[in-house]
Amino acid sequence: MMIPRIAATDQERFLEEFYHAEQPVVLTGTVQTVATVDEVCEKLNARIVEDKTASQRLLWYDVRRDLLDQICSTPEVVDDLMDPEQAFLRENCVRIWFNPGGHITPWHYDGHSLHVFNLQLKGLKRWTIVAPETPFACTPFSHTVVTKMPSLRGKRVLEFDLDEGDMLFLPRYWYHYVESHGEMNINVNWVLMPKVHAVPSLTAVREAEMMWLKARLDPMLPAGAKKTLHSYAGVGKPAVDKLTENVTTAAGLARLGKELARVPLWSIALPAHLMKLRALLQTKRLLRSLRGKPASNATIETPRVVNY
Ligand SMILES: O=C(O)CCC(=O)C(=O)O
Ligand SMILES: [Fe+2]
Repeated sequence: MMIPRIAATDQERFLEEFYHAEQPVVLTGTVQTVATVDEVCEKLNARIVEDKTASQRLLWYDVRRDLLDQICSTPEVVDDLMDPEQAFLRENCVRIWFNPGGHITPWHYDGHSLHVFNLQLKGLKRWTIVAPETPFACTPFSHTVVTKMPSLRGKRVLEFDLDEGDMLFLPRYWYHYVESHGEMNINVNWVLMPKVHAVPSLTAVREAEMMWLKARLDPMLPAGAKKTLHSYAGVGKPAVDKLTENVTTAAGLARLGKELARVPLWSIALPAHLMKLRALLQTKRLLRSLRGKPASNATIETPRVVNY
């Protein structure tokens, strides 16, 4: 199915038909940078390296909004929504992705109940997304889809390209798989968790029940899960309380059973996890080679074959 595309200036329509309804859309004509890929890479990298608060996540950097100053301004529609009255916000609410052509971000949905505004700054990416009401099986307590190339039969699917200047609104809990095309890709995300309950879906229910359970098991949680709980959507407890306020004890406990029942899926999840690992190692190599250098001096590996 085609994804709707509307002008970023059509804010009223965006809010009514897409943002509040939690439906994806591509906003066109958001930000134009006349700079070349090299120039943008060089500037962003220099700033990331200098900024002590920037942190490298698995596949991207988390940075503060002002790191983008003079490179690309926050689109007005995003700026209005990044309001602490309306949304839970993290300090480093911008994610920056650098990916060479051939890179694949495997099937997953984003944690922390995040809405993502994804601006393609340079290059082109091909997205496939699936609605949270037609979910994929994920490995227990995770957001990673069990199989590498799951069947799309019976799913509500949208496939589309994001070109320079296009901004995707990807609502929370939508599954996505993303291929990078061309020499080098740079995309920027603004992320937030709205302070209202999600549009009902099986994935939204799963996330709320999983977090309800994790909140109750807090003292016993492994370090990684504890960290996610305490920093959920950038604020921890208030966000988890909001997310889980309608979860009943019976549903929360039943979730434990449902996730444990998925444990055998680990036996078929290896290729998907290897794919994730491969993307991760490739990104690490690229980021290392970019660190503090202009992109033109960096050794960007551009694997042509897209088979992990
Ligand atoms: O750009 C990509 O390759 C992946 C993006 C993504 O997973 C996200 O924005 O949540
Ligand atoms: Fe994602």
